Amino acid sequence: MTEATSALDNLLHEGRAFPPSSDFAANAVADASLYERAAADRLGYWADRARETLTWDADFTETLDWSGAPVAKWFVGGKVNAAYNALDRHVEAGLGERVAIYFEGADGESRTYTYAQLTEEVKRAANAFSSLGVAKGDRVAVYLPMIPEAVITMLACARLGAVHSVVFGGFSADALRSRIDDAEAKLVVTADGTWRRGKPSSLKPAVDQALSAPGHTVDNVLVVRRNGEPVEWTDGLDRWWHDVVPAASAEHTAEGHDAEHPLFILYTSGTTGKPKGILHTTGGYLVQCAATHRDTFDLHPETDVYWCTADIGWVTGHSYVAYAPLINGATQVMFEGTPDTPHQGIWWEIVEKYKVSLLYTAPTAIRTCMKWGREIPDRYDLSSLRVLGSVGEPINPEAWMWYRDVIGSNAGKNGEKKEHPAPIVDTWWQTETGAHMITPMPGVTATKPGSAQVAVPGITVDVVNETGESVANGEGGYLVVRDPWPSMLRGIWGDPQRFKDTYWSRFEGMYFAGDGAKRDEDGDLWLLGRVDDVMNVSGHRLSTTEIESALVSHEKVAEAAVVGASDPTTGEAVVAFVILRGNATEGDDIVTELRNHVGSQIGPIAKPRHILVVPELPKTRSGKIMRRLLKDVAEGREVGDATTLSDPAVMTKIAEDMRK
Ligand code: 6R9
Repeated sequence: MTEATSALDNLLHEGRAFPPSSDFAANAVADASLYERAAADRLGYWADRARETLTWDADFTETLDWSGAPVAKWFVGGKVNAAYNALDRHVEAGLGERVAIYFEGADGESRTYTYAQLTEEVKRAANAFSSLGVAKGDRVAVYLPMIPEAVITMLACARLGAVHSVVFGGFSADALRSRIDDAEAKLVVTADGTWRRGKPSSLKPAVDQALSAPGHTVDNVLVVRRNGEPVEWTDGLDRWWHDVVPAASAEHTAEGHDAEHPLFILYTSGTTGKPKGILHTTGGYLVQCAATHRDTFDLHPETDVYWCTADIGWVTGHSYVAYAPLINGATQVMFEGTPDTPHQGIWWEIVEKYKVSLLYTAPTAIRTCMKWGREIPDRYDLSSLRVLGSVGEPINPEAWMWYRDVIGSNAGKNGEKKEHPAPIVDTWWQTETGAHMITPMPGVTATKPGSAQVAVPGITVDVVNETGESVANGEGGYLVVRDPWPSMLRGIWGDPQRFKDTYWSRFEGMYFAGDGAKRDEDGDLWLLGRVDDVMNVSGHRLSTTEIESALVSHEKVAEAAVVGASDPTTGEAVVAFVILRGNATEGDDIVTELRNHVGSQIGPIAKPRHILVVPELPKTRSGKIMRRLLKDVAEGREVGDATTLSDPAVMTKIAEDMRK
């Protein structure tokens, strides 16, 4: 924790705090009474929020059953349908004409779905999936670009009680297959492809390749026609979405599922090679997603236009694109493309076009925009923005201040400034936590650049030392959650032991998040990044071990060590050190070959930025690779204490090679 602590010392010289304007506070949907209510009666508070946010087909009889700890049961006995809550009930309430999704395609296409239209699409998709043999409890793999059909598919699954497993489109065929196998998916929903930086980019071939080896569980592949590129076709397996879904009936009655019925599995990197299938269930997950979406973004669904830039392949795209905004009856923007295409102002053009008022994005995107220069956003009218969210990794104070000064203060394209810039909410949470856990509340908290600050009402987080005792203000340690929370994971798919070992064995009776944190003198929380072998590259979790296994699976590699080196734009970047097998030769070719190999094993996001071929790796006498020293080298620092190495000369050689 020493590096992180010194970075934090700099942060803590950061004395600025920005209270909400009196106007904002007066009109905010959430005020300080929520904290008081939750502190007085935590379970009663969640029971109230559950009844406020969702329409239940059967009310629950018990708020929390923790007798099977660490597997929680929330809202026991309750029955609820996620899709009904996201769609039908808004139409029944007369809001059918409200826009649910403004879609901006990567090809320049714009499409609008009202709540009535989206409801109809989801009903058809649910009927279509049933006709393909999908029943309650079955798993459906989703490998789609950021298009409305992705949300439609997720909600159609939820409607039926089928469990979706979305696999990010940037993952490879191998990664897709291992996830299909692990969840034993019956149906795969995919597309021919999409566009990346203006050029067609395909998805279907990866599905073909994933299913080319026998022994899989898939009966049908449903393919959305998106970019029109030619695709291979397997009769009896592949079906076009446009043949099957529009032909299905638009009548479908949603059944209430048990509050603890599985909603989805989402794979995330852990500290070992195999990704973990994080399991979420229905009631508690939806309650915390919806409540935090309303409170954290000060959502006024009648007037706000919300835009979360996360891809559906990550948890942020699940909780804060597919579920919470629709449960809350909000209007949201969905964008298929990347921020640099067709030009570097496209995001701001979209904000101006739809008068986006609530924007939720990641620090890496903010830093990229900083690099491109403020002249670009300054050309647009961003005055509609009221709340700015950040997620995925710690946001450094420079990026936070830029977000506030350039994006949050923009009062029009003529360089006018707002008197009260939009508040920034830095939201800490994880795939495992399902929804926000630590974040300022924009109408209540005086925000501090770089800090996620306070636990959400009804959530009890703490920072503890090695032995599990709470640290004092001004000190750092490990972030834990002390009490079960509604949207907590209910396990790792098919691996209950790993669930216990990973999260519940480090500290007795507490959830161990894997992040370091510090509490400042005011008691506010500052997140310091992972304390385990998980890297955070552009807000995406990658496992050092997983990339090491991918490298070692290459025939020319004998051994590999991977570290995350700090990077000004992506947060961390993957740097690999490899030892080649005796008969392999060095050179640029091998580096390219290995990068591509990692790309095909895991996906392009996991490709190392640097691969250094080394004669040996630094190891302790007990044979543990000392990644700390490799990190020093990768970040261009003087190499730290190497006295425990079995051969200290190794580091001198590696450091020399790196400088070449
Ligand atoms: C939502 C999401 C979770 C890990 C988490 C932490 C890092 C996320 C953060 C943050 C500091 C924030 N993280 N938000 N660190 N400040 N506001 O990103 O989920 O992909 O599972 O990643 O991301 O290290 O443990 P996920």
